[in-house]
Amino acid sequence: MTSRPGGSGKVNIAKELEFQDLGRRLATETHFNHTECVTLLKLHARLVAEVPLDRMQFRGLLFQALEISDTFILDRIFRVVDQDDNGVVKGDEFVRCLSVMMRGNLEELTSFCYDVYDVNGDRSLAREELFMCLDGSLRPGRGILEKEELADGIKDIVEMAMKKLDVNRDGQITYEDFRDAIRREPLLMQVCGRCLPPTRYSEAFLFLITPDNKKISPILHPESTAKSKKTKSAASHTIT
Ligand SMILES: [Ca+2]
Ligand SMILES: [Ca+2]
Repeated sequence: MTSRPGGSGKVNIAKELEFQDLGRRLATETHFNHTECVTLLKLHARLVAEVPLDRMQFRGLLFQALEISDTFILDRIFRVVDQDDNGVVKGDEFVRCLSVMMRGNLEELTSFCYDVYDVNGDRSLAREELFMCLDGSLRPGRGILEKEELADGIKDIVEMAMKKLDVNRDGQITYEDFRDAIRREPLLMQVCGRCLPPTRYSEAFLFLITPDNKKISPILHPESTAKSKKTKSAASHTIT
């Protein structure tokens, strides 16, 4: 069937070319290959066909598909992902965000979490910012039942984080402090609230979008890290 000039066929071809072009560019800038980028761009197009992917829609998407539940953290993630600050997550922003969340290297993941926690964007984390990020992450009913106990719990974590991360003790955590601490202890990455999807959600999402199912970032996969350490240690025992 040939497409009539100005008809929907022509529009679809133009749209397809746009996906292919943008997909090619994003494949050079992200951890997804060209096919995966195009699949994600088409998924994004389906998502925004009815309503734009604005703050509320994006929050709902991350909550439902990737189990990130704290509304403050979700708002912060939106601010970080909406790079051109136009109030919606465009296709390229969508692909870049998922690339970091699911396949990011240590530097990308560190930078992402830092930007989420840096509420006022001054490239420094103060106690108040850590408190704000943690406030919604800890809720009564998870072993800490009373409000006062909860506030004390948050204060304790903030102090622990400051102790671990504020290397020169000036009350501020610079990006370099944060990065160096995470290189030593990667588990500190989400110390002030979970802003990355749990492993099983990332795996399920990738399984749906790519037949390649090319693993999530090994940094986010404690099981595989543990397994490879075990294998290495078993191998070293065999050699010695
Ligand atoms: Ca945007
Ligand atoms: Ca700050």
